[in-house]
Formats: sequence, structure tokens, C-alpha cells
Amino acid sequence: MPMNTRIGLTFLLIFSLVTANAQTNPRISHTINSDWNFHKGDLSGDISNNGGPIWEEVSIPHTWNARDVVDDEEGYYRGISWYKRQLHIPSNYRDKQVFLHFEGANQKTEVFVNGSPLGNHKGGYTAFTFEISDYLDYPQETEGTVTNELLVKVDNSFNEDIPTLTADFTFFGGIYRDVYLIAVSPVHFDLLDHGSKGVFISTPEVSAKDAQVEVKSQLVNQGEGRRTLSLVHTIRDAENRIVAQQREKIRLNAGEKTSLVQTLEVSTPHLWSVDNPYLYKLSSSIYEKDILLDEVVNPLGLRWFEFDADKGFFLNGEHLKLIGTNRHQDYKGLGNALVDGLHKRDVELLKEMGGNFLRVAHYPHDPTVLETCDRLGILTAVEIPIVNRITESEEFAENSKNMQREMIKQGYNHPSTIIWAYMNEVLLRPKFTEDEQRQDLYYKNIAKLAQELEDITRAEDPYRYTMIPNHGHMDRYERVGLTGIPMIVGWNLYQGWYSAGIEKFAQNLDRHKARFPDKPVIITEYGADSDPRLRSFDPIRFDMTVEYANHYHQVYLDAIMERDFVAGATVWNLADFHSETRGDAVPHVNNKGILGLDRKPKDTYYYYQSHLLKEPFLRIASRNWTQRGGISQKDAAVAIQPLEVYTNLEEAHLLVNGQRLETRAADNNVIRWEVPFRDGINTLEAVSQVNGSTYKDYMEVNFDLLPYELSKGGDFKDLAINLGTKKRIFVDDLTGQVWIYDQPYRKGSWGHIGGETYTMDNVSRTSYGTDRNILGADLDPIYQTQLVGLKQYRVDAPDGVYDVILHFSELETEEETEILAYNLASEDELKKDGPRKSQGRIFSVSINGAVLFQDLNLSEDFEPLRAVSRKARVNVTGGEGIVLDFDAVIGESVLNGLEVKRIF
Ligand code: GCB
Ligand code: CA
Repeated sequence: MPMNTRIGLTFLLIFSLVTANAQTNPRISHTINSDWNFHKGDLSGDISNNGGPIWEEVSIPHTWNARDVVDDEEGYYRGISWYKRQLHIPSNYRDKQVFLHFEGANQKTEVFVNGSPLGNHKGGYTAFTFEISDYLDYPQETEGTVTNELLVKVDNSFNEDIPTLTADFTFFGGIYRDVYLIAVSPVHFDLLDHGSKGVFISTPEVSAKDAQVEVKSQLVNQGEGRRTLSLVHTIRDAENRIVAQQREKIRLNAGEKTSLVQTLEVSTPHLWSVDNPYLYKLSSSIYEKDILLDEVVNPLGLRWFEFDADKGFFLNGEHLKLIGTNRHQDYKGLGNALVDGLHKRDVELLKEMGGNFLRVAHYPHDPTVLETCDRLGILTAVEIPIVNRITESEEFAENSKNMQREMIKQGYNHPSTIIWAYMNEVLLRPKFTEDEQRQDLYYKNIAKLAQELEDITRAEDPYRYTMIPNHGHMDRYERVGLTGIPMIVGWNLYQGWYSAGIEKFAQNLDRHKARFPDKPVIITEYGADSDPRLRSFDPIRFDMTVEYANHYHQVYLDAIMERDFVAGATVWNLADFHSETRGDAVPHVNNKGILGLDRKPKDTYYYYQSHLLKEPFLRIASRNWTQRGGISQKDAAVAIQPLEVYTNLEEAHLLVNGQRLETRAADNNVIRWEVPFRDGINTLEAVSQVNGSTYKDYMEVNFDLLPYELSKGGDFKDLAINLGTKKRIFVDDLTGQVWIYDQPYRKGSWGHIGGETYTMDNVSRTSYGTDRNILGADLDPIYQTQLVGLKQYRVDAPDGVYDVILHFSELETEEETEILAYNLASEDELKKDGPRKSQGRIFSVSINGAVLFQDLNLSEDFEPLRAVSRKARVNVTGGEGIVLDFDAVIGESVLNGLEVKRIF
């Protein structure tokens, strides 16, 4: 790029171009998202042959994996598919240069116009642009349009040269972000530099007095002849007043591309901050004489920031604890094909939570995300998708470096972005564990790539920080050199989740400080899975209940807030997200969100609000737990269950069905009461009075109260019991049915006689039940736990007609489970993991003496992990109740769930 085309003196010229600026931009740019055809699978033979394959009408955003990633079949379609569309090209495009801009397609894309290949793009998370001018047919006449054919081949199969290789998220295939058609004058801002806009704004010096704004522009003359042009940058404030302007004359030869840097100054700038994200507009325009040829507009936020290894983060000179979440880009039922509104909503939800920081994980997201962060005042870290491991090939390195450049150049102008990152937990499952020398070489290759990415980042953008997020194996990262290379170290820590001992989290923070005293640190991940359908009165690690996650986040947030050297932390994750290889309570989904897959808040979201919001906040924690159930007290027709309120106020009282419970003081923002619930609708109102103002939160709970003595009749209607759990409750979000935990038989009530809770052998996580996907069920948690070796189950139901439903699943399998890629437990702990080896079992069940199953063999008659249920109608007479007898022929009898429903 020759710089000698730069002529004349730069001079400041304000207001003189006002009339010229009023011209409309000749650049045409719009999405072409509607009216596409899609073919799942490859096209055989001639790609332009329209006769053969079946095309389905789709619009973009689109993925072909929205459904097959959540079904019971292992895996999902990872391969080639095709998209096709007509491009209607008007005659005046003949005088323009025409481009296609893809915001993202996963993961390898080839584009053809009228049968000619334009090239390909590798990587599923960054934008790319192709020029198509030379391949188009234009109308002969001056009126009308001519139809051109656009074909796009997208391939999401595993490719060892394209990050991501393996990770705990689903690699949805498709053109899942906007596609633009852009037509510009032959002289324009460069559109072919890594999918960027060709204008790069940085702010090397900002203070309360003065801001330097440096603009690097890349201009292209694709027309004929040498052109004399002026390049004008104009900064306008939020009221559209011009506050700085600069004009420079340049000459561009035919076919020439040039790049130049100009500096503008804004005195007493209105600063961009989290509470006041003030945005200027910077328009960059190319004129010939006073004719506007091209223009791009960028946001401009003026701020300065700094990380300090002891004191944390500072924005505009003021200390700011960075607190927020990570985010993945998918949504319930939609895969990764989201409209802008859903991306924007996520950032709003983070802001409404009181968050000020977003780790855009594990790859760049839709441009809407950073645009919304700019506007709402959320700081961001953005990274490329190298996760878990690398391939030691030149191609892998090249693709990674190219992605890093794309990420930086495409996101360059966002004031919200303060960190560029790369390589998430790249030493999680190191290759070559059997060969130390080879492993050393692998480590060296990782360090080499890290250094190259670091160098590229600092060269491309000297004004932001760099970061590598690692998992908790501090020694390994230090040894390989990954704690030394970037400017900030990120730690993803899961003590009290993947490994036992939640108190070890705080110890790890202090360990960081002791070992890396000069390195700024961010806790880039921490989280615990919770399925909003699961609740517990005795939460334990890996039970997937909301209550355990609540406890986990309370302990973590405390430790993070107590330590100034921890510059910030981001919860894993803002919302639940798809991860096809996962089992657990919601198979194929990672449930560490503080919002659900549908963005419904879990209790933890409110907990963060109580800590982060500055205005008075009072919220019933279990706000969305509206269906409860339990056994009545002996002497009163109520069941006592806890209820918590999250608040930043000092104290509150609770009204339960209009009755006032005592005023209690908040302890670390939590107030807890033991609440008497009656059968049916209960009203709950938390009330707090502060300085004459009253704050309230109200909810209703529909409670299924089971009589203490079933045999006495009472209100017994439906009973649903989940066996083999510990004080865990399951609420079916479809029917509202509440499944309560089992108990040993008590006369007049119900329960098991004999039997013990199923546990996996030597498992390092789940302390009861299995974490495997149950086939043929949505109520996986009901089948994942089990009572083993029971002799009898009794329900002392009064005389009447009942449906009795038994639920079984064989939880023991022959196959070995492999170590899951996402398990972050230590390698010693992992060695112990494994399912119980099947001993085989055959048993019979009878109801009140009548045979229900004879010689049931769950793994032979069905298959392991398949949900099996049987419903039978029983007429209970003479006060005999319901008696289930279990009789094992081989091995032990089992039962996973039991429902008893009164018919009349
Ligand atoms: C991690 C990974 C993230 C996983 C998360 C988890 O450390 O960086 O991709 O989803 O743990 O939930 O296991
Ligand atoms: Ca599947």
C-alpha cells in the first residue's frame, strides 16, 4: 500500500462541508435474507442442475441442526448442505462494484455466482465478503433487473484445520447470520480487508480534557483513471452537532488501494462509561470535488481504561469491578439461527441484572451483540474459537491467525470492547499423554501459536488488552508459558462443581495472587448446572437443583467481591445452551445458565440483581417455582417449606395468605422463612419499608398438599414419587405435576420397604442416579434415579379406583463411558469414573396380588437407559391399600418412579 499518494497538508475545517454532507450516500447495502432455497446434503454432479435435488424454502438466519441436536440419537448432521437464491440486479449496478457480505456461516463456506466459484471462507463465527461484480449479468436496457443465481455451499463437518475442534457446545451448521448485498461506487472504502468496513478508529489518548481520535482508512479506486479526492472525517455528538472534522486530499490511481491515518481531537469529551455510555458518531466520507462517492458511519466512544494486578480494573480513572456473564449465541428451538432481537435481548438482560461486563464466548457473536453493548454500557472481551486443543498444522495456525485478524478488524470500532482473547482451556485434555517428549513438542507448538496470536493482536490493536482463559490447572499453564504471554490471565474455576470442596475456590484465587503477583486476573468462568424443574431441601453438588446453584453462586460472588486483585468475573453462563454430547437432567443442554434456554430467569439471576443493582431491590427468589407439593403436618393441614427473598434492603417481612410472618434481617442479601403452605393457591408477599417507601414482591404458589394419613381419605388425588433421590423435587413444566421424593414406608402413608439409592460406581460427580441421557423421555431426572433391591412398595390409599403407573429404566450398561470432554475434574478424579457394570436383572412385580410384570428384563426386553412405564387400573377395597410386591429372580429389583392417581 503506497503512502505517497498522500498529498497536501492536513487541515482542520469545521462546518464548511455542511451542504456537501447533506448528500445521500451512493452506497447501497441491504440484507438478502428472504426467499432462499435450501438442500440438506451435497449436490451430486453439476451444481447448476436444478432438476434433481429437493429444495426447501427457507429464510436466513437458518440452521439445519435446530432439531437433531436434541433428539435421542447420538450426534447431529455435520456435513455439506447447499443454499440457492436469485439475485435481482438492476441496470445501474453496472457502474458499481458489487459485493456479498456474510455475517457468519458455520463453518466452511463456498460461494458461486452464475456457476463461477468466488472462493471460500473458513471459520464459523466471523464475517466475510466477496466481490461479485465480474460474475454478474446486467440488464441490457436501462430499466428492469436481470436474475443471477447465487449458490452457497456450507459444510459444518469436523475439520482438523479449522478451530473449533472439540468443545462443550453444539456446532450448528448453516447460514445463520445476515447476508448483505452491497453496491458501491468504483471509489470506495475497502470492503475486502477481513470482512471489515475499511475504517478503523482508535483512541490512543483520552482524558477528561481532551481526546485523540485516530482514524485509519483504506480506500480503493476500482475505476478507470487517476482520481483526485478528499477524505473527510466528521465527529458528531449525540445531538448531531459537529465537534471535529478533518479533510485530506488524496490522489488514487486506477486500481490503486491506499491506507492513511488521520488524527482528530475532541476537547472536553463526553466520556463513555458503564452508567453513561455516551456515543459520538464518526462518519468517513470520500468526495470528488463536492460529490459524495462513499461513506461509512461508526460509533465512537471516548474512554480510557487500565488493568492493575493489585487493584483491579479502572475505567476513566475510576475503579470498577467487572461483573457479568459469558454468553453463547443459541436459543431454545432455534439453534444458532437467531434474529437480531434475541441477541439484543440477551445484552439487555445482562444490563437489567446490573452486569457491566460480557465475555463473548467462545467465538465472536452476531454484530448486534457488540452494538448493543456499546449502546447500553457493557464492557466486553471477545475471543476466537480455539478451544481445548490445537492441530499442529500450518493450516490450523493460519486459520487461527486469520480469525484473530477478522475478529479484531470487524470489531475494531466498538468502544465496549477492551480485551481480545484466544485459546480457551487449551491444555484441558493434552494430547500425547503416553509420550512425554512428544507432549513437550505439542506444548511448544501451542506456546508458539499463542505467541504469534499475541503478536498479531498487539500489532493490529495496540490499545486493548489481551487474555488467555485457562482451566484451573495453574501449573500446567505456567509450565507451557500461557500465563506469561497475554496481558491478562483468565481462570475458569469450578471448585464445588466438577471437583469437591467449594471453599477451594477462594484458595485458588489466593494461589493466583501468590504465584502470579504481577498478572491482572479475571475469573472468566464459574458456574453450576441447574434444571429449573429440580428443587431441593438438601442441595448437594451435581444434583442439578436450583438450590445448589444458588449456594454455589453465593459463595463465589462473595470471594470475588472480597478481593480487589480480581479485576472481574463472568458467570458461566448467561443462559443455558446446547451441547449435544451432554447427558444430565436436560440431555444435550448445558444448564449452567442463570437464565433458561428460553431466557426465563432462574433464582441466581435475581441473586445477582440483589447485589449489583443500585436501586432498592426485593424479589422472592423462587419466583418461577409456582407449583409445589408436599406432605401435610400431622396436626395442621399445612406443609412447612422454606422460602427465600433476595434483597439489597436491610429487612423484610412476609405475608402468607394474608398472615404476617416475622420481620427478618437480610444476611448477605438473603432472607429465609419457613412457610406454611396450604392446599391450593397460596399468596406470598414480601414487604420491606425503607424511609417511608414500601417495596413489595408478590407471587402465587399452587400447592398439592398430600394428607399425613392417606388412609383417612382427605384430599388425596394424585401422588407422584421420584425414587432414589435425596430430598429432591421435580416439577414437570408441561403438566404442572410435582414429583416428590420417596420415603421409607410409614403406616397410613406410603413408602418403600427395603432397597437403597442407586449410585454409579466410583463416580467423581453425581452422588446418586446416573447422568446419562434417558431414551424416550423428556422427564429424564425421574428415570435417572432409582431405588435398588426394594421388596415392597405400599401406598395406604383409601378404597377407590386408581391408576398406578410404574416407571423404570435400566441404569447399568455394558459399555464403558468415555471421559467427557467438558469434565473439568482433576485427572485423578476422572480415573475413577465409570458406570456400574451390569450384572443383569430379572424381576416380577405384582399389584395387590395380581401379576403386573412376570420376569421383567429391562435390558433385554427393552435396552439400558430406555424409559419404560406401565399403567394399570386397580380397584382398592376393604382398606387393603395399594401393595406392590417385587420379586427378583436374578440380580435386584428396581423402581424409578411411581404415580398413583385417583379416578373415583
Ligand atoms: C468450561 C468451558 C466451557 C464449558 C464449561 C462447562 O470450562 O470453557 O466451554 O461449557 O466449562 O460447563 O463445563
Ligand atoms: Ca441427536
